[in-house]
Amino acid sequence: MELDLTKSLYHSMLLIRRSEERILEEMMKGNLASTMCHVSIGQEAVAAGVCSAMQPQDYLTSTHRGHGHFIARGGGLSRMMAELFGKETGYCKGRGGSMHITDVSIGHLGANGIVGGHLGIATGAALWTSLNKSDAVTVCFFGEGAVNEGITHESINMAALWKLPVIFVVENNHYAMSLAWERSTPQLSFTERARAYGIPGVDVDGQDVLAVREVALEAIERARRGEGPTLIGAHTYRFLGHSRADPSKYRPAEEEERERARDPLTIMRAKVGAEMISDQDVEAYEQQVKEVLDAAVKFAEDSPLAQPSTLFEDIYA
Ligand SMILES: Cc1ncc(C[n+]2csc(CCOP(=O)(O)OP(=O)(O)O)c2C)c(N)n1
Repeated sequence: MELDLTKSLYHSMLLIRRSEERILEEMMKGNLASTMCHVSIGQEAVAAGVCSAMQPQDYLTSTHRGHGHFIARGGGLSRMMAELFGKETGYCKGRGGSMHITDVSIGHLGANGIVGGHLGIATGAALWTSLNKSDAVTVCFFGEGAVNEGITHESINMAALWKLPVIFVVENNHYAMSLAWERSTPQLSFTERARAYGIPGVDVDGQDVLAVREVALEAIERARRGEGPTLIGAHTYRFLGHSRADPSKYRPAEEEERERARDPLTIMRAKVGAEMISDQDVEAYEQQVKEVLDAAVKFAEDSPLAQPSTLFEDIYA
């Protein structure tokens, strides 16, 4: 489906939303190989906005809540679904599951189950592209739960010192499991935090895909010019629990209600108006997305299970 920019941003968010709803549905039917799976429903604008600002040669690293980044970057839904189903045709031959999906061919250097672990990978990728005089930029998505990990400081400090082409994007959904952001850090502003590293920092409304895209474009082009990293703090909210097992009792009901009303899909339609995204457009996208997801699920169902006999293939040493 060829779409202009506004429509494609909306389509990208819708594709993420419906894909994750479908993943949860398949999980409830017992079709996933593991229940270790975190959805980003409510946070779609961050993935869609940032990835829309990237070029084909760019790289990204992702988190345990990474389906959105993968889909926004153009990852294949059939092989993603097959991975979740534990099938041989999945991105990691069914051995990795949700938190390890990787497709280097689209510059996706992997989701990661270690909170903060991939900041080192992103900084390393940026060092590599910089040494190779490539103009590729690396985007590093991470949750605010990773912000006070030691590796975050080490990675941002090194990237700032050597002016590496890496963009640090904090998806601040305000809770790391049950721990509220306000209870874990004294400095809530990413603009202020970035000042300590001598790099630009920007706090942006992570529910507004157009605003996210704008700050990402500026940061990415700055990095591409050799001017170093930017820290982006995108303020968002996960509409559901940390994982399926979490009813999020630690969040005030009024807060959930208020934040869920700030749905990035609704906000975008209100912002651009019905001339840009009409009801008919939405209907057509819904239909197209459903067809793609039905095909992805069918591909996963029809694929062979990962074979234990191949367990020792594709490993080092
Ligand atoms: C190094 C490390 N510590 C703890 C965990 C357990 N853990 C998994 S997800 C998570 C919360 C992460 O919160 P955040 O980074 O804000 O991301 P979110 O889940 O909110 O998207 C924790 C503590 C882990 N996977 N890795």
